Amino acid sequence: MKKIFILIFASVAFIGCKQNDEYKKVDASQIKVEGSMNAELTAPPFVPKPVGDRPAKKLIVNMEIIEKEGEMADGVKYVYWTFGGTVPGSFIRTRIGDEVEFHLKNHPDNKLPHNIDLHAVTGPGGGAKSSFVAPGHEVTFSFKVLNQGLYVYHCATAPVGMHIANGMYGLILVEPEGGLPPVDKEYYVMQGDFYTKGANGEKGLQPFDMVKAVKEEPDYVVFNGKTGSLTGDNALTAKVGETIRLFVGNGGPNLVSSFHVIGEIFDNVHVEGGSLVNHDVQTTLVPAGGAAIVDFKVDVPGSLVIVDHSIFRTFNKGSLGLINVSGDENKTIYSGTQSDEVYHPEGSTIQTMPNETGAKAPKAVTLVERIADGKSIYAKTCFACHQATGEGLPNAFPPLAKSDYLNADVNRAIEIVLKGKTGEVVVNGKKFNSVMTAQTLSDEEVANVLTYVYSTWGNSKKEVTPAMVKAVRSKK
Ligand code: HEC
Ligand SMILES: [Cu+2]
Repeated sequence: MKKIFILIFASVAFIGCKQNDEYKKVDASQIKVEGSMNAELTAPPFVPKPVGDRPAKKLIVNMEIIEKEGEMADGVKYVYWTFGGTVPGSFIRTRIGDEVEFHLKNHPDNKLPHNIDLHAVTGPGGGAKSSFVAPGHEVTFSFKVLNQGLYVYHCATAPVGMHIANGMYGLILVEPEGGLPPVDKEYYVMQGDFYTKGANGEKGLQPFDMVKAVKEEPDYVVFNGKTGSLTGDNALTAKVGETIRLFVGNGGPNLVSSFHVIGEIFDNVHVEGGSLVNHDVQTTLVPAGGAAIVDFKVDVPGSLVIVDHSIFRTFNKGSLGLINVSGDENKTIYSGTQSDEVYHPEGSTIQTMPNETGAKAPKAVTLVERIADGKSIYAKTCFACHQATGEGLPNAFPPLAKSDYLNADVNRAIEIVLKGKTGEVVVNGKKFNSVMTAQTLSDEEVANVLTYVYSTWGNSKKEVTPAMVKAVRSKK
């Protein structure tokens, strides 16, 4: 028994040693700088050019603080406080040994004093003390970057939580000597949680809500400052065969991110943004005030979905982004659906047959029977998403009660139940952009459930018959 213990200990110690040996600490305080240059600053999702093999330099950073109104979601306005005019703030790219001369300017139109705490700084408050700056002023301070890695910066002016919650955070990268290994594409993605007086989706200018912030109950959890910052025309792009690197940060102020890309596996993760590299990772934790660098090669075309895998945040609060990968299929890596047949637990000697004859549903003769049967189908099938009284859920499931979309076109409604629906729909003036799966119901079941929906909740009282469903089903 004792021997086994010693053996385990010895091997653990050995593995530990091996990893430590691979990491060589550089005494960056001894690195001499050669010349000076202005730092390139970029707005998300872009990052400045890699440092490559340039020597350490005096790097001049000009950062302007701007308080300005922006859009958190469709029709939802918010006054952001920003480093450089964006949330997250401008990306700063340095190399180990650089001497950064930091100029922090507070625009004269701003209302409040601010400062900056850079986690890459060795010194009191990460620079916060020396950088406190009133509106219409500029302060300068310098620091030498001693540690490589990806670091968060943020405002640290009281109330600190409020300055961060309003968007005052960003990332500063310190590359090692010679730079990070090159990749084909690099992007900047930073999560943040937001607290508004109104509930999620409530339109108009929304002030910051301190009570919700203290309770840590955000209305929005988003990438790059707003919902939709990385979807639609803003989606990130890549081509099959390319290597992608994401510089991922989390400004918080409160939540920890379970960072994940649906449809990919991270080949390399700089854990917590530091020098330890893990491989073959599905989800990496990014703490509030922390970061990670993730690399992966894209092998097949399609849309990869960037999420916080605390998944209600993604589907109900906004933390969703896309990487659209174009190029040729590779069926050995991913086949797509190869077959979809009826599953018979007892083994199938009977032919496989889609459930569409209506044989298993009772034949409703009168309208009253149709509605009664439709009600029970609704309770089994539709209720989970569209809710018991058809009111739906904001931003997730559209209402069926008094739905202008439903009442406008019965054949379209039949088609949605039969074939499912994706893409944007506007119901009673509210946009939805989600996925309804196709329902496997018989013609009569579809007729009955839709007749029930049409007959209740202030809808048009249209009767849908199996013949109408059959006609839509046989269209193409
Ligand atoms: C898994 C969740 C889910 C289920 C179950 C579901 N739906 Fe939907 N439904 C949705 C979503 C999401 C949309 C919006 C799709 C989009 O954004 O493109 C939608 C849209 C609709 C629409 C058009 C928009 C509107 O509000 O008028 C109708 C009609 C509809 N569903 C009816 C039904 C009926 C009837 C059932 C049950 C047979 C059902 N749905 C089951 C999620 C669901
Ligand atoms: Cu501030």
